Order: sequence, then structure tokens, then C-alpha cells
Amino acid sequence: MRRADSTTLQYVTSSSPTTRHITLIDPAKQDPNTAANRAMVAVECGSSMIFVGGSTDTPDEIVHATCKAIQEAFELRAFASSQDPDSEEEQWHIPVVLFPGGAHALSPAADAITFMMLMNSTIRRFLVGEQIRGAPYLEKFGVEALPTGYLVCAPGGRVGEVGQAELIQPDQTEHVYSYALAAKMFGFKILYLEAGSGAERQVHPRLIETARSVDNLTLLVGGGIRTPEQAVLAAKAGADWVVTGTLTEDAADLEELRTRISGIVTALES
Ligand code: 1GP
Repeated sequence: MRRADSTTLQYVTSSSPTTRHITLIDPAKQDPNTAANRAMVAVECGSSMIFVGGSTDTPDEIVHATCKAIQEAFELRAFASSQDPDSEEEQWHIPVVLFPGGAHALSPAADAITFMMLMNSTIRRFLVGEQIRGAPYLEKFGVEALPTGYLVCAPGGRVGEVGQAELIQPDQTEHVYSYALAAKMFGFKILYLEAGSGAERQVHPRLIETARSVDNLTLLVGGGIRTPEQAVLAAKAGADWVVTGTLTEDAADLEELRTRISGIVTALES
């Protein structure tokens, strides 16, 4: 749960000396209790934000139960830390943000939502349709919208297929530059360069560098990042945030998860 004295957008777009890490939890891939345990490990290891979402067809109830379980776990940990002078309460005040596959995957328990236009989709539904369906819900429940341009790069994976995206190829720097400029002109504050969950290749650093050359956009990069070296490659190219998801889901247990996330966060911080 983020602190009440700033918005999630301020938190996401604030400058940081190093690239920060987001742990993506897909509610379709584990029960809410497991999701909360994984999210706690992620925060202990230095993840600075939790995304909840990913799959395209998860119903509201599952997404909501997952957000709620994570928020309750963080609140308990924040309270426990507040009673312990050696512990950092602040660490537990990080946002839990929806990363939706559509207007069906929402929850009032989230602090915010990446309110995205899949900019290189060829179908109206992902450009503006799902957003129109979801907007009244977000307004009603006071879920903060983070204006985000979402750009699927090759190989693109399932999101590229479902979203019928014209994938950005590694050599299409002019494309990524145009998209980044358009994102800025639309007033989006965030640009998310996505290679697809579980992608064999991460977003090419050349594309990240090009997007970076457009000012006033906070750059999120994800898809196919599994090692500290890959995370550092994205960071050096200019990512403000690195997102990992699959790495959490296929860890054998919480200890393996701890090793994996710590490795990435330590590499990003050094
Ligand atoms: C997917 O970018 C995220 O939307 C994370 O991808 O599952 O490959 O880490 P991975």
C-alpha cells in the first residue's frame, strides 16, 4: 500500500539513482496466499513495486483476491516494522498496481493501474475499447490511472498475438522513436517496452536507447528478463524500471525466488 502523501504516479516517475525492479504476479498462476508470500519475498529482496496481472482472461474475483491478499500481507508487515526500531517500515509502503489484460481484470484493492494503450495493436479493443469499458469502474473505486503507452516488441509472445500487434523489430529504431514521441504527445507519462512474457529474447537494447532519447517518459522494460546480466543490459540502455514475471512463477520455492530476485536487484543497484 503506497503512502498517502504522494500519488503512485509521482512514485513511479520520480528520479532514482539506479534502475528499480518490479515483480509481476499473474493471479492466474498461483493462489492469493502464494502470491502474497511471493510478493513479500520480492519486497524483502528489494523489488520496488508489485504488478498484478498479465494473463488475458483472468476474472475480476481472482485478481481482486490476489490484490487483497498482497495488500493485507504488506499492511501486517508495515505494522510489525513500525514496532521494531531495527526494521524499515517504509519498505512495505510500495504500490500494488494492476497490469491488466483488459477491463475484466480489475480490483478496488489496487493502488493504481497501468492505464495502457497498446499502441501498436491493430485492433480498436486494445487501443481504446477496453479502456472505455474500465474507466467508469476505476473512477468509482478511486483506482489511480497511470497513463501508459504499451509497445510490444519482437518476439512479442502471447500479448503480441492476442493484441494483434505490429511487432517492433530490433532494427526498427525509427518506429520506436515515433511511438515514443507519440506517447509523449498523448501525455502518457510511462512507456512500457514489452517483449512478451517468457520471451526467448528481451527487448533489444537499441530500442530501449532510442526510446530513452525522448524526454519526459519513464521507461519500463520487461519480457524475457531472467538473469542479472539481462537486467543490467536493459538498465544500461536506459530502462528506469525492469519488470520480471516468469522468474517468480517458475522458482521451485521461496528460497530460490529470494536468490533470483536478490541477484537482479543487487546487479541493478551496483
Ligand atoms: C510480461 O514484461 C512482463 O508482461 C514480464 O515478462 O514473464 O518474461 O518476466 P516475463
